[in-house]
Amino acid sequence: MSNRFDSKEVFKERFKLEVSEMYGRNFEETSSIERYQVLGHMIRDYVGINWRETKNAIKKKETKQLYYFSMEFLMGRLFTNNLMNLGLYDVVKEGLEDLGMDINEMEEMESDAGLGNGGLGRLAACFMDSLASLNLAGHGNCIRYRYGLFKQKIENKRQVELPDCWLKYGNVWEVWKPQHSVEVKFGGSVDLYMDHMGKFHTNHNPDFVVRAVPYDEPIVGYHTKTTNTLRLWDAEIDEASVNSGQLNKYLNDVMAITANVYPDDSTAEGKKLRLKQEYFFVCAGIDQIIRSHLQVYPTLDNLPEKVAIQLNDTHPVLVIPELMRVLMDDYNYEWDDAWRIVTGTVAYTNHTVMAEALEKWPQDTVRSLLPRINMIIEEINRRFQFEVDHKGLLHIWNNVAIIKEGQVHMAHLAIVGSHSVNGVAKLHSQILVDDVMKEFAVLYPERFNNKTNGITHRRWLLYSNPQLTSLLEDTIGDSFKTNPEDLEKLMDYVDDPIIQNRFMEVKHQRKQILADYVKKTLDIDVDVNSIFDCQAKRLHAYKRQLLNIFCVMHLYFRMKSEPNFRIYPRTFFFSAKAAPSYELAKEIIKLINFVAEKVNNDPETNSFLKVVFIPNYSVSVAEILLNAADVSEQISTAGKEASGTGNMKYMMNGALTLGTLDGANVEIVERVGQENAQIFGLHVEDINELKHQNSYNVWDFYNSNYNVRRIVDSLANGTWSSNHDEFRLIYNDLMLRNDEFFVLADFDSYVYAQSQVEQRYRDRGRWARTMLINIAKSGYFSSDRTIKEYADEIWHLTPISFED
Ligand code: DL6
Repeated sequence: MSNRFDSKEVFKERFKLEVSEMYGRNFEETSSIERYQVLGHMIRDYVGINWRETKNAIKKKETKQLYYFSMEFLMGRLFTNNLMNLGLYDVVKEGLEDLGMDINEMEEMESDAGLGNGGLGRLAACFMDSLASLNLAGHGNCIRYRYGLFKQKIENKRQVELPDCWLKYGNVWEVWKPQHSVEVKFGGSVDLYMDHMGKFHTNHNPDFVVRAVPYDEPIVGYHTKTTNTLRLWDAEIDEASVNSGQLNKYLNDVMAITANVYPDDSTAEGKKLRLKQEYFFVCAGIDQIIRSHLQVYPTLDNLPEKVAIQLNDTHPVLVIPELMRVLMDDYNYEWDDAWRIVTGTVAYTNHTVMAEALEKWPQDTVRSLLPRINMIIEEINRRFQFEVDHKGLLHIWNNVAIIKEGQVHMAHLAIVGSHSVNGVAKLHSQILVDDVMKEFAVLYPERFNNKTNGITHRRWLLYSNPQLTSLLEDTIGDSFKTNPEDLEKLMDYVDDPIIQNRFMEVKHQRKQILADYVKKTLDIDVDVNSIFDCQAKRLHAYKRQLLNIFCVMHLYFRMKSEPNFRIYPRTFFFSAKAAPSYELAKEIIKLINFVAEKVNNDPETNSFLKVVFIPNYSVSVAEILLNAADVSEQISTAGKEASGTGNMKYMMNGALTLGTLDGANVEIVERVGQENAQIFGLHVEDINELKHQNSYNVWDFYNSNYNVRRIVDSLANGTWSSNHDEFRLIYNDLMLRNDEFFVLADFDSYVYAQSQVEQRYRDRGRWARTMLINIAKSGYFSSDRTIKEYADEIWHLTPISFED
């Protein structure tokens, strides 16, 4: 029987039949979750036909394929996305209506696949959508974590971490493929021996073996047959490897590998577990690539012509020594030939300049957990040192060594073993070349390039903001759906008062949706006529949520002490998770919530100023929050945010960027013009100078600026909490550690920028114009553009052809 249901009537009939056959009850007696399960499987089976045809077309035409290795894929929900990409949304919606059901209820049944933490993981998800939609063969490779990062609850104004059981009701999109499982070996010893021809061989006697079992999810392209694969690896026991008497320990060790994303790595055990996770999905992923390559070609010599591997940050860097191992140990390649294949296949993306996020592993751990990999890394390091010496650059060795002081520097390994190294925004890529990786840029200038990030306009505009989408269709036609740069056509309407008004109405509708959500989930009333000012992202000191809340405190103090000073009503929305062991970040969340409680309950000011902290920031929360924003807070210390992608989502939905010249903000401003963004603060050069001259002293700001002093003092004088030590970490970080992220240095400039935002907002026509210009110029930030650049310049992919 065909899996197709292209008309409402066929859909209804099949749906009712499948539900009652699956559960052995009348359709009317089944529950919503049961119906959701069946519906999800029906959609996945429908996709199966295109999935098969895509695989066949790739094989037949010998199409080059990309494998995107990433520890994170923040996919969010796929129900609406898949239906819309398939063009089936209306069929299913109307069919469900006829059966007395609401499609929104089905959407709500799905848990966000929270396989990640932040921007890096969401970028990977956007890339998956763009690859399939552009008919490019590009697959994801990751771990099937049983639990997401964590579910955040705010209790007593503090972050509480609860398990994120996203698989509680299973995952309707995945297909279990036990026949493709892979043995992954850890620990033990490696014997080297020479055969009668004088060739070296290795024999690994592991002390721990796990089976990696794949679960595949189809990635559905927009209105195309192309359906790629996100492969998620689960860890299962290897029966042959369980020693008697050690079953429990063995089971625990296996379970731990896929228990959750980013286990705490502050202890040696935690570090070992992370490294285990990294090798686990790398080893399994490489095995699968090699196997499927050899099904089509008789050799691995042509791997770089047929396969591209992109390393999403340093987490999957073990791809480099692992591929070397497989080529040499399993397929008898000589070092130089193997190295040519590896470096021709692998490319690396850097996503951060933060030193603590550039991974380093103790070599002892690498040696004991991955003895053969350790040997190969040592040899890569040895040969690299020889090359550096040969180039007469031994004086830089200390800055480029892969193994140094007992640590393996993963970013260094990534650069040495790849043919391309890219940053994720122009400024970031420049900082890599000028500063963070400058010695490597001298060694390998041709490897360094930039690929400014992007977001999928399908999820972040078409699906999450149907009101704006339909207005855009009315105004400029629908070519922007497949060619997002056509949003530029909106420039012809930015001065048209009728269009301006209609866009303001759409924004109002989106604000109402957010306000309803806040009322329902937090029981807080917000004024939809106030300015919606949003900062939603991971909580990190460099992102400076602190600067934002300091400004709120300042406005509150002024309104309390100056009866004539009143601001235009404004609601400050925050949403952010703090890593469980990041105490300072957790304290900032606490401060935001203490401030919120005070200002929201003060009748003298609360019609002007409200603060809302939306818990559990996730893709689904972002889909409601970002498109309701008037103001997009992108206020990181210049030079620290690699790119940001939230900034692009807000822009595409018409918010004004209030930001520093950091990450992709720079390119946003380049496109919309200074007059359609609100830029403030120190530039990278200013900060570098302050650092070089050692001339920043936070006490100068404290002593000379009354407003700053009032805020800092309030942290410890009982203003927000009767416990004077409640915000001690924040106080100490600022005042005793000299404010590493220049919060106080940028304070005045930020407060002024905020007052300018208010002035702009008061002029409704001008504000609408700015909003329209932001939307019109946002097409560049579609991930379709980014993926085309990767595909042309790094991966050299051509689209899949389905023709015979
Ligand atoms: O490239 C995606 C995303 C950028 O937009 C953010 O600016 C950047 O912070 C993020 N990087 C990471 C890496 N880890 N850390 N820290 O998440 O990547």
